[in-house]
Amino acid sequence: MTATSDITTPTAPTTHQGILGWVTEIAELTQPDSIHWCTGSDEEWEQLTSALVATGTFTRLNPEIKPNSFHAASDPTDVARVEDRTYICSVDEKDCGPTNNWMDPEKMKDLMRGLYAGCMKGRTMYVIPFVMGHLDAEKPMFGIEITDSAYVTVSMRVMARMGTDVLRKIEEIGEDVQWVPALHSVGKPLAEGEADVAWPCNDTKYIVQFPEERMIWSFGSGYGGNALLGKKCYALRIASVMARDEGWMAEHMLILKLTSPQGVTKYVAAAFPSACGKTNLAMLQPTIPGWKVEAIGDDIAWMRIGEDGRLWAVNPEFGFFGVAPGTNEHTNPNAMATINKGNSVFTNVALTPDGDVWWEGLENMPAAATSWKGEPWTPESTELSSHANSRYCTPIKQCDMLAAEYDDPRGVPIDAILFGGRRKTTIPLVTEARDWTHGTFMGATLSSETTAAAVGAVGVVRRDPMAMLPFIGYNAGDYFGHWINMGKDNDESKMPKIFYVNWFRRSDDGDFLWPGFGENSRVLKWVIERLEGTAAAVETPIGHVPAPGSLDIEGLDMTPEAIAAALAVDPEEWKAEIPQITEWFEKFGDDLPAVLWTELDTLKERLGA
Ligand code: GTP
Ligand code: SPV
Ligand code: MN
Repeated sequence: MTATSDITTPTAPTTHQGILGWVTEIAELTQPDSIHWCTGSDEEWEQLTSALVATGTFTRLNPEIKPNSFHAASDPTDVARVEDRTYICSVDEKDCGPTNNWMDPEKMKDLMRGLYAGCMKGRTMYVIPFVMGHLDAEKPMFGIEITDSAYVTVSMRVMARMGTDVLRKIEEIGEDVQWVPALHSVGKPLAEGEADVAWPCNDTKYIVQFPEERMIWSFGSGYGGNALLGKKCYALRIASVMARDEGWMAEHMLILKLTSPQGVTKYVAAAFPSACGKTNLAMLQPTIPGWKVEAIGDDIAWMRIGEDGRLWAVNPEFGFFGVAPGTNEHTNPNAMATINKGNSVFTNVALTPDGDVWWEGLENMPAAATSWKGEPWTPESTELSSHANSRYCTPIKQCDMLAAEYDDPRGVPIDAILFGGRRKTTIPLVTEARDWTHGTFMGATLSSETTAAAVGAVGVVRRDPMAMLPFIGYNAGDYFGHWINMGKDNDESKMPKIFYVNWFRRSDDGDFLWPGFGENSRVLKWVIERLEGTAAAVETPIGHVPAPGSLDIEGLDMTPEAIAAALAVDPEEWKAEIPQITEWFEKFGDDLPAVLWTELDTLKERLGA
């Protein structure tokens, strides 16, 4: 093997000493066979995807159906985020708070250096210069991901702006520019002559954030949120810490633009936990006449106070990494149109005999297919064809209903924030908060059933504050304080109004009470009319809900009883929430902002609990 000093400096396409130094240090530690500095070019994509086909990681899809697109199947143990292996290694344990795993940063580094030592033997090390958000943002948010996975490299090219332009911009700004070092390895070195497997990974996994150093170390997994480090690790965990320090917000939110039949435009951000409907709402096809939705983002929003005192949001990502099952022409025609243009990677879905992909919920069920596990599958099979957390990875620019504002580095001024979760009971279809602090209380107590997006039990109700439980890079008590302060330190009248929605309430028979998807436009309409002061609401102990007749239900195939059940506020159900919320708040001790206890007292009083 070439000496590491030879394989970095002479061939490296940069003079940036900070980056060169780090790449050299990591190459010496991990011992790759070669180093590839990513340009982001089409030729590079061709070369990497062809190599992935050759090694069996990718299957090229039928170009007449999905041009330039690929199927990948992961190791069956590497299918989702691993929350119990995810750490916030703050210097002081208290700073990670009661909701994160912690280890002393130096101890963690020692441990992981042991894992990283020689871990890229037999592999290529890819160096990916990337930027989250716009390259021409006032302060571009740079990162360098080092990975030994070509799958990760091509996925990063879809999900983030990356390549030579980014590296040039970093060099132009100079050595002082801030960039986040993000190290990733699948953790499977190859011995001399050893054949690779289609999906290398390691049973030992660590997804580690060092918040003070703004640094990420990930080991053992190739799955999206564990391995595409610009996404959850940087744009949420590390960015949430930057945002706290600098007075802005990094949130697990979609961003959409809504235009009424009168041509009035509003911008809505919405925080729903993983696999709880952000992508679907961001690309909504309204069922009510004359209304139009355009997408801006489907997963992450960075929000700053603008010169006008309003809260402006950008989507830092460049692609969609969406849940495949359930996506179809009815639930999300815009996602279907986007992925059908090609240039996409599909992971852990089924492969059909004509070289297309299929998943549960998609139209045109094939008579036979190969399941995500590589086994023969038919409609009679007892196992699912696709993993419940199978995903499509597709360029955002292919989305025809992407709002033009996506390309504006200033972003869009947010008019309303929605919180939402997956709850069978209790939470009504829509509730409006009384004010910012009450809205923060709604977010801080948000609860949802767990989904397949993270390894572990599915369907268990847990508190998932602001849909950020797995993504807050510091003490969640301080995070609530930061939310409160964003309202207090700024002109609250200019801040977005906050709402709480639940598309997932069920009848006693277990059926969804609300049809959801395109019909959610009715709820958006009510939200907009509340902002404009034209829709009526009734005050309840938990906030304002639609007054009878104020929700547009024209043409909706639902009985008045079903609508009433979806909107109902049942004091008994809410009283049962009180001890759970109390227990949740007690976790944070003195770190919980006192006003949240006051909000809970107010709720109890209003409920007569
Ligand atoms: P992440 O990418 O994991 O952060 O998730 P997301 O919030 O973008 O989730 P997504 O929109 O992909 O939602 C996935 C699941 O929610 C699928 O099973 C959808 O069918 C379901 N879903 C989305 N919207 C609705 C809705 O309005 N009603 C119902 N019943 N299900 C919905
Ligand atoms: C989520 O789990 O919230 C996702 C998918 O958006 S991943 O990027 O893999 O975390
Ligand atoms: Mn997400």
